[in-house]
Amino acid sequence: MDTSAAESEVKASTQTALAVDLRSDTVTKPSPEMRRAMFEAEVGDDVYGEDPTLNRLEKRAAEVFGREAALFVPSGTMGNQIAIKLHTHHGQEVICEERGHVFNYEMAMMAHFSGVVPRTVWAEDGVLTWEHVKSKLKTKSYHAAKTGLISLENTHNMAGGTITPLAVFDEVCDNTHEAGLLVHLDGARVFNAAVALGLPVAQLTAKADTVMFCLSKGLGAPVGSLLAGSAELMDRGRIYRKALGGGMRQAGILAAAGLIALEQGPQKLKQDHANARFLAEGLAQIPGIKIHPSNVQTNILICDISGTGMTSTELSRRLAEHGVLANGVSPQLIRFVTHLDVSREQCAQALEVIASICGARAQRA
Ligand code: TLP
Repeated sequence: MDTSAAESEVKASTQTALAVDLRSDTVTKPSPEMRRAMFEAEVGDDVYGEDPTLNRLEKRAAEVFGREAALFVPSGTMGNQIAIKLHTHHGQEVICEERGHVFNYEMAMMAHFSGVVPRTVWAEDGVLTWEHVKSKLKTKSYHAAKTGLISLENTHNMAGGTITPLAVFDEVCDNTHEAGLLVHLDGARVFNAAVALGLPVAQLTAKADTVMFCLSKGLGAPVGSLLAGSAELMDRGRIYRKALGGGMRQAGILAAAGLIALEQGPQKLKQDHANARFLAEGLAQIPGIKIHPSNVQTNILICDISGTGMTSTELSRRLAEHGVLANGVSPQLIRFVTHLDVSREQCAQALEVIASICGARAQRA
């Protein structure tokens, strides 16, 4: 989230009587079953490739995504940045959507680590089409940097959890490949997209050269993401993972929870999507809040609160005082994210709190 948004980030620890945490799906806590599996996990040293539970997770992730191999990484950020490093050379550009995570929320690592710069394109709904990509694509030139990679995001977080349809995605991949370039998918929440579309993740992501997905968001694991792709790329990726400090030794403890997240997490996402839609329908009734419920496709919703007379910093602070946590994206925009640790009843409670704060403010104005 940008500077203004960072100001409006609220901390759970500062709140009394915390009821509903809608800041992100990253806040989910491991289930009792995960904790038990972590306790009992068989482990070894993964830097030697000897952790049986971690090896099982990587093998299973590769299977689920229909790939030769997968690489466990501590965070989505590390997975994305390893992919960018694998696919690019210093001095190149990476085409991504203007609000893309790889550009905005990964600490400028594409420049720092890979020596590349983002070439951004704005797409209203966050969905990059081939038309968008084509307009920014640059082949060899003696005047301008060459495109090294196309990086897509599905679902698109800061566009409000939007889905890239399969045909749009495939068209970008096919044309990019024809141009002699590669595609990375930031699929932090690709299971949300797959569940909403009713497609297997393997089909939805098949044409990308690498896919990163997170276990630690809606799927509910405490830590971890995976990068999936060819055996050769994952083998080289292992080297970058170690260089970045991501060689985690007895990481089977984490992989044990990750396996449960991978097998059982996707089935729970439908409920998160229904809760997000419910929340959006309620928000749309509150004077001063602008949101089109039919645009809410998955578990993220971003609404314009400028009509309330409050900035997102002020609103999120006031919500937090009443036990509802949500972060600003900009002074006018606030994001709510549903996940397995918020129920329908809690969404209804959150709506009551938001309505009463906005109503009280409207009366004072
Ligand atoms: N997103 C976080 C914040 O960083 C904004 C959140 O709360 O949504 N790709 C996408 C699309 C993401 O949304 C995120 C995290 C990541 C990558 C990075 O994952 P982590 O946090 O594991 O590094």
